[in-house]
Amino acid sequence: MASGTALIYDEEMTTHKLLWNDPICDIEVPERLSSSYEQLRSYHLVERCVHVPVREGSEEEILLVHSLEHLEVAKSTQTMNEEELKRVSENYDAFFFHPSTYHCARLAVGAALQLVDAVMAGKVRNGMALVRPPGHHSQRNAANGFCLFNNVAIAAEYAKLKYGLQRILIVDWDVHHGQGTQYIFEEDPSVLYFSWHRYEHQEFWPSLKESDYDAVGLGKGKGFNINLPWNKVGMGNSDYLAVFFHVLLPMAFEFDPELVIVSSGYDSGIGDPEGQMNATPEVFAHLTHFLMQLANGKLCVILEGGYHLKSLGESVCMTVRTLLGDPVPQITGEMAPCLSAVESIQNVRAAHKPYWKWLAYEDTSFLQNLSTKSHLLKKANSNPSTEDASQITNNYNTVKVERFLELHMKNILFPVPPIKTATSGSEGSEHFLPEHVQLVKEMDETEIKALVSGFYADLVKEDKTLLSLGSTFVILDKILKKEVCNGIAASPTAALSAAVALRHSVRFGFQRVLCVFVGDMQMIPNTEDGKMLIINICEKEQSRKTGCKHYISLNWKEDAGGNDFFSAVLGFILPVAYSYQPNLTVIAVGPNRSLGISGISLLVALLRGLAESRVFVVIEDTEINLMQSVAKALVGASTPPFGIYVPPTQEKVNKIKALRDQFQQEWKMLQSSVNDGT
Ligand code: X5A
Ligand code: ZN
Repeated sequence: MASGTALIYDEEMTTHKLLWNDPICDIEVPERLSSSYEQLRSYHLVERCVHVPVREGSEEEILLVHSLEHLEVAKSTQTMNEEELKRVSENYDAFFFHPSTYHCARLAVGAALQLVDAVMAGKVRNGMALVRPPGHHSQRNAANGFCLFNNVAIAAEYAKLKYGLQRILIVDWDVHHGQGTQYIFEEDPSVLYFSWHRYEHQEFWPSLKESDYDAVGLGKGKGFNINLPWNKVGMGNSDYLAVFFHVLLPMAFEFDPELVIVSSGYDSGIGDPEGQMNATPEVFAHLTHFLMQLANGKLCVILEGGYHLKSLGESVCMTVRTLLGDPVPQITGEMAPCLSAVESIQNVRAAHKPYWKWLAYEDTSFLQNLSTKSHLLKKANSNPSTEDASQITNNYNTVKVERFLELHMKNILFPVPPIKTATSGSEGSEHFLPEHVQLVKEMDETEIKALVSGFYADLVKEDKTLLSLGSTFVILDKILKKEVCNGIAASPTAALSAAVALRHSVRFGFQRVLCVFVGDMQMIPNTEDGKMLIINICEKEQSRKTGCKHYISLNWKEDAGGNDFFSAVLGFILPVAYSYQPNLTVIAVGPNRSLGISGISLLVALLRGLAESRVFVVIEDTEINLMQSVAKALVGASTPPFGIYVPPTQEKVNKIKALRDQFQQEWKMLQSSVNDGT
């Protein structure tokens, strides 16, 4: 299994710059690259990455996407004087040529291809390329929006050609619509293109009809172009996450890409003068973490826009450290998408219903312009990612954003040393466990007795049971003391281990513990009810405790052979978990589990996005394959292949729908459609 993260950067790409006055283009500065790289250095991330050199993309490679004419025009600018350069630049919407532009653009293409090669050849698992000029506005025959050659599109065509790939996902989280990329792939079903973008009902540049949610692709490519328009500024962390849960991720898992490429613009981050959005840097850690679960972890992140230098730099660092497998920082802000975002989500789901199996039984209906028509409905930035952020962006001011970010990033701490997983197990079991996993010594009887003394006496009555809790205590202790980030314990009584873990962590000071129980679990009454949220996934209907907002019973039996659990995880469990914002996640796997190994691993991997990746897994059934898979998911290595995509049955979809209706007032990240008032 490939490991490591590639980082591609070459100072040469800072030589491309604007030589004359142009208020539209003057934000695309060389410092975007150099200061991002400096920021990576200062967080000691550069030395943790595998350095991969750039190269020039060849003419042949550029012609995979662009016309010969376009290439020749670009080439001819190398020897031009300023006046001539200015004249050619005026032929395009928002582009500037410098004598070094052609060379830099070829390096940007080459950097993207080097990254694809490193990932596809298995030299690294994933990576990021810091490039200029950017690419996603560039079209077959035209430069546009600071872009000369479409780096990401060329990378995708190259990967198809050189490695015979049949399914590539491009995620464009830049705040502008990559219309260039859309045009290149709109008839191509082998490339699924997703873009969200500031749109404001076509008011915002490039103001195209075809950037709206109803542009779903053409001909054979129908269904493989996904546009999520932002019709308000001020969108924040919860809006971005809601789109991932309710639109992008279900489609991506159904599509099952062999490679994921990110058109990684950070102008969708807070403080950016172009985007005017409110999403804070740590959201990019979450987005990256989600995409790492696809394509066996093969993820190529290629820089596009991003014009607030501090915001850009912090967001780049969040992305790279997540690629490296570090714990995912806690997301900040109230977890509820705004109305305008939910409207866009509802519309794009309705537009795509004919093309995607997972949407087949969802009720989707179009809803147009509601938020703009009604004066009663709240504005996007009345629900910002953080209160501080809203004060800043309401009265937009770059200096204030810088100050905000400085304070904010101090609160977003990554535990050092990163990624450590503890597990109990017999001597010699190391070699089936992935890297970064340490075996812990179990406590002896006297140690456990001393620890338990009275505090757990009502839960633990027999000495024999007590002994079995040895690994639970020792691993949990390491998690709480931040010696490790997460851990797995084998236990003959998972329900009891979970109950003890819960009490132990509440005693430690945690306010919110998320407990996900898989299989038949005996519910052990607890005194900490207010400080936990239980989601019980099992085959049999659990009648007890229903109606309580902190106990959710999800009857689910995974389809044999296939894997239909995605819809439950993405459409329900994750939105609830993100709404809850736990300090710790406990996952207990008991007997008669209704989920397979890959379903459980997916659950573990995705829940690693919560609680700064603090996860305690306790498994009653010590099946070695399950332990190994869960260990891999915990250290951030990739999850096992999911098998053939099996859409959920109508009955299952209805079950999720009912739960969503029941809980979406409480757990607001569940909202994927606007309440019609009935
Ligand atoms: C790559 C990128 C933005 C162009 C804006 C022109 N381009 N108004 O972010
Ligand atoms: Zn952009």
